Amino acid sequence: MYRMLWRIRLFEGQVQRLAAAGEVPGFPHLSTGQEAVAVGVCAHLSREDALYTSHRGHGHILAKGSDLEATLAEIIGRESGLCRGRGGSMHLVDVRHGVMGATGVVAGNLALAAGAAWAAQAQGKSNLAVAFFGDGATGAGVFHETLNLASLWKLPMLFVCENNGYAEFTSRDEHSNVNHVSHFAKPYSIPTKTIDGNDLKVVHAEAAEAIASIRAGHGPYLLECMTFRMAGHYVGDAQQYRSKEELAAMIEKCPIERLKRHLLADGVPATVLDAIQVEAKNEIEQASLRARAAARPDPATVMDDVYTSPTLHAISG
Ligand SMILES: Cc1ncc(C[n+]2csc(CCOP(=O)(O)OP(=O)(O)O)c2C)c(N)n1
Ligand SMILES: [Mg+2]
Repeated sequence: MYRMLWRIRLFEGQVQRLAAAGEVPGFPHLSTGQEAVAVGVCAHLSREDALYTSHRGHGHILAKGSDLEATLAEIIGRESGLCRGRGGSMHLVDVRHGVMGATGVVAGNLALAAGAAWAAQAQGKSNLAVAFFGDGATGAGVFHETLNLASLWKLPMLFVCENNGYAEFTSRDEHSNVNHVSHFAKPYSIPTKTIDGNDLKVVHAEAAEAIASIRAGHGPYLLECMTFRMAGHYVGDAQQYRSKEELAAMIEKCPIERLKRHLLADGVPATVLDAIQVEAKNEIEQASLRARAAARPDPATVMDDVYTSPTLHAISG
């Protein structure tokens, strides 16, 4: 898990550099600072559990097992990418690893995840669906509609809110009187906890409990993970809405440094931890070199996969 935290941190750093160099189409939204939520939750998921993420989904997808190079190749629009370079940062899909999709439609993933949870339930499977979303998504009607049906139908669904205190450039106290997202779960009798999302040990333990409850057939669960977005809303955001002091305080709460301190205290040698960091750096560098060298999609194939095709029949059949 320590290695995965570093992979995500360094992956996002590389996306930032490539975006600054004009190599990333669109606006990537980085998950820097929020890595412990992705890693602590996804550690409990199998390939058959369906993951639905948001516009800030790179970390969730990597933690679920998607290939570093194919994910980066997708973000920079290469044929070797997860979606043959057609989706980009906000439309990453990797069905082989149960990554059913990212979306730029805030809260749109919640209803889709409920559909996957309903399908698993109807088929008598023990799989669950997980939806990662931000605190801003709770302002959308579909969040409340999904809580209602998930509760009513006891769907095997984990709602994971990454409460980073901001929706774009607006702080939570400027757009809601409900200061904790977990409060929304209570009227629907959905079990819920507000936890420290920057402490991997806490996220891992609480996600284990939530997922065990869901797999035991007790219906949905909502985890509200309090966390911090160390980067801007998207690459290029000048962050004029928050102070240097606020940013400095966040860096103090870095989830990677936090786990490192725990591991050192548990007797893991610093040399082992340093080696993991270096290996992750090399992995990202190699993945980036290969992704950037890959071919771009042939413009003649632009209509591929737009309309129903034999491939789609193969997936649904
Ligand atoms: C339905 C919809 N409304 C508005 C937007 C514009 N938008 C993009 S990100 C965002 C804020 C999302 O905040 P939050 O859910 O807290 O996620 P975070 O960016 O903090 O991870 C908004 C309003 C959108 N993409 N989709
Ligand atoms: Mg937010």
